[in-house]
Amino acid sequence: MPRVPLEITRRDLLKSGLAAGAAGLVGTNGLRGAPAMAAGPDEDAWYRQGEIRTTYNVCDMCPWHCGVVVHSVDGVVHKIDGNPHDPKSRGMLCPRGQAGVSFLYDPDRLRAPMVRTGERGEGRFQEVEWDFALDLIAQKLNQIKERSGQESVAIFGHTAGDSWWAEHFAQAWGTPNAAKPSSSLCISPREEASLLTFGTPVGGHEPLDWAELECLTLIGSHIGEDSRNTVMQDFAGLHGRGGTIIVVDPRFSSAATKADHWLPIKPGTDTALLLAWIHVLITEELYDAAYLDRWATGFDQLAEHVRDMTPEWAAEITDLPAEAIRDTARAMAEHAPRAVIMPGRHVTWYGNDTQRMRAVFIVNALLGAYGRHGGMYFNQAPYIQDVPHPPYAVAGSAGGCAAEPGDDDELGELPTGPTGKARADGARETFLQGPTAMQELIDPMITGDPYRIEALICYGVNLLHSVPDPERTKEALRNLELFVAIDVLPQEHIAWADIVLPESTYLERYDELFTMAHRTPYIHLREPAIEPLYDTKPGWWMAKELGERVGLENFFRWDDLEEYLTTRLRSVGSDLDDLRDRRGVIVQEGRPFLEDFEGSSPFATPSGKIELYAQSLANAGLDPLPVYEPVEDPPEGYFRLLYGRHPVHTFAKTQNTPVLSEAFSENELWLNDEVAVELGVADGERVMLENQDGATSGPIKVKATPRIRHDAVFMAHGFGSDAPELTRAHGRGASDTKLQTRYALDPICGGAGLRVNFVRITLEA
Ligand SMILES: Nc1nc2c(c(=O)[nH]1)N[C@H]1C(S)=C(S)[C@@H](COP(=O)(O)OP(=O)(O)OC[C@H]3O[C@@H](n4cnc5c(=O)[nH]c(N)nc54)[C@H](O)[C@@H]3O)O[C@H]1N2
Ligand SMILES: Nc1nc2c(c(=O)[nH]1)N[C@H]1C(S)=C(S)[C@@H](COP(=O)(O)OP(=O)(O)OC[C@H]3O[C@@H](n4cnc5c(=O)[nH]c(N)nc54)[C@H](O)[C@@H]3O)O[C@H]1N2
Ligand code: SF4
Ligand SMILES: [Mo]
Repeated sequence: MPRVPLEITRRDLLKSGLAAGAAGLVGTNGLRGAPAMAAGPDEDAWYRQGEIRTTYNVCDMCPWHCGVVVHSVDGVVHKIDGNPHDPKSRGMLCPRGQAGVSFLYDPDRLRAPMVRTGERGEGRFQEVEWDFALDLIAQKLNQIKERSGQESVAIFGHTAGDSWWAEHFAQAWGTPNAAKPSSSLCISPREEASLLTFGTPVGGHEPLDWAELECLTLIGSHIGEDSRNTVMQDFAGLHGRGGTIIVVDPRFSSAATKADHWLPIKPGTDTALLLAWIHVLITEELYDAAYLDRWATGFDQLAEHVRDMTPEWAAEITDLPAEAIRDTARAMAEHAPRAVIMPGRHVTWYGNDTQRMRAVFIVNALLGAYGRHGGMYFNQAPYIQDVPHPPYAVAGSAGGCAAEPGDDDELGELPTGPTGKARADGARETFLQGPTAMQELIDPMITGDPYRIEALICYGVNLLHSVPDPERTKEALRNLELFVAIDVLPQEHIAWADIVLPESTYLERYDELFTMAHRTPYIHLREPAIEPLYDTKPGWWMAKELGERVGLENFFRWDDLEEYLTTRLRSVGSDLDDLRDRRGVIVQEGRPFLEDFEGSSPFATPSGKIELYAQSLANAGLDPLPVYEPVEDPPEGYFRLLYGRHPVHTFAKTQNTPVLSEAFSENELWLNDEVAVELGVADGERVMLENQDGATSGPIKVKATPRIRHDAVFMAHGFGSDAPELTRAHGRGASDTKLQTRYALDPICGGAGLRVNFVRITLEA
């Protein structure tokens, strides 16, 4: 083959106007209409503009936290790839991960510290120096501490980096009122149910042994729309090798399109289905008797409990055929123990969610799946020591998606602060101790009951989009003495802050190490690819600077994060350079299966066994075995409001990201097509939504489809922003949160069930 200098040929062709002809030539080989293929190497490409700098990071575009490799040239980030050495990303990324570059260069970013000059909510600010902003916050915090005690300060945190605030700063300062939305608005029922049943929480990485799994059941987990990178890889793998897939969802979700069995359940009735499955597994003797004999307690009570909960009983409740219930239970048993109901992630649905999750775990136990190949493995947190510091003033209770086994979630007393006040998230004496319920800390800001929360530091939480009843939250914000918001974007709640601290994005900062509980426990590095843009700073720097101003200097006995990370890494025989040499990740060995425990029990429950019957629930006066509780039906003319993820967006944080906004700029209202005809609403028409309490949101475009039941509507969460400063996200679509004026409180874990709201459709004015 002659060596053709392709780029010159291409340029010459362009100059001579023959480029189209050249493309046509390529087209005769089957590439017609693909002129880009004929373009050849691009002389101006970023990777030819200078030395490529490679840094290691953890994607922060969603809480899945894939390990990434970031490529930059001359202080400009150009490309992000999955880190092939990271057990989580395995060298791949989802579209949101790729869009990190666009997130970094979003022109609407917060650029400098600001102090409020207008009324709360008006969004009028003056830019100030960092010292001024931090001195002001410190002065206010000290005043509040003196007058009302440390407990009067609440700290909310999410996004990676939240440990500096919702954990380290909060515990050093002495407030038990630290919370993450990823607990009581996401995983807390699952974690509490897992603790009660198996003695360990599920943790940040759901421990399915995907490689050997044969039968997967999804209960309202919509993989594909929930686009967590490795979960999609694993799901595709299972589907590709012909695994059995059962999807229970009132909507024909992306996962349902790949399923062998789709059960379009009546929303809110899953516990009845699960109890009927348990009935079938027990009465047809399809359970793993030897496994249960060795590892479980409470089987007889369970068998007695479900005796009358036949598929026929559940069919009435769930709107599913009894035969389908029987068939799916048998399908699971046929593959046991290589059959699992996926624990799921966002599981705060109807308020009785811990009991539903207990029923999920009981089915998994009957199948003998926990600790078995092809079932669920035991996660282990990696070994690494903390940087030494004085004892904390309070125990941690913020919890979150990244909860690690044995971390914060022990059962026991609610934590108290230095002045003796217990956590303010409600009168929860009868509850088991779960992580703090964020939504329950809003009322004490308004009512002063059990005591007034006077200040709020909000780090990386989208306060008016993540917590239900945003009007109540606004009232709470009006009542605060001090509201500090630490964010990267001018989200809706920023307009309500007294002081705004702009953070550098994950691509511009060092951060705490990521210590992931996993089959192969691992540690991952986050280091900056470029210097911080504008006058932004990393969250750790803010925590340290503020800590030093409020007398917590002993908790920050290091100069910078390089020193901090090196100190931590020494405990595993590593340091920063070594970690870079290892491509950003240290992988350790775990003990994933029962045989790795050499006969000792891996189940850290009081009995040392899987507790099918939960004695600790009975002791607290709660149902020791899962009970189905009916949920309220939608009133005449209303639909149950369901919501979920969209594959190219994360919550309410990426709608303004330029490339993601281009891909999908507004959400749609899934409405059953027959119902749409009855209502006289056309596909694509924009409508307004009004909920049972008169709250409205929209306009939103109707997607008339047979893929959803008649009694519910569905939308992707995170749209309908009212922040004019978000130039691409503002006013696009509808907000599920604004239509969630009520929630059902889970009496066991404090979770907020959000699917108890109803909407009616009105035509756009
Ligand atoms: N109505 C409704 N509510 C929900 C949900 C729902 O589906 N519907 N989902 C629930 C679930 S599952 C979860 S996990 C939570 C998620 O709750 P959130 O984490 O609050 O959701 P996001 O909208 O992603 O908000 C992240 C915030 O962090 C900011 N941010 C992004 N990067 C950085 C950074 O590097 N530093 C700082 N300081 N800030 C940053 C964003 O601008 C945004 O304000 O919401 C829960 N609440
Ligand atoms: N693209 C993208 N992916 C994400 C995220 C993101 O923001 N964007 N966020 C991540 C996070 S933190 C979380 S928690 C997960 C959340 O993702 P998932 O854990 O999958 O949870 P949901 O969003 O609750 O799932 C919604 C599904 O539940 C169905 N559903 C509604 N009501 C019922 C019911 O009563 N019964 C049953 N069986 N099904 C019902 C809905 O139709 C919908 O298909 O996604 C993660 N992945
Ligand atoms: S799943 Fe996607 S957005 Fe989430 S961490 Fe991984 S690459 Fe980033
Ligand atoms: Mo979540």
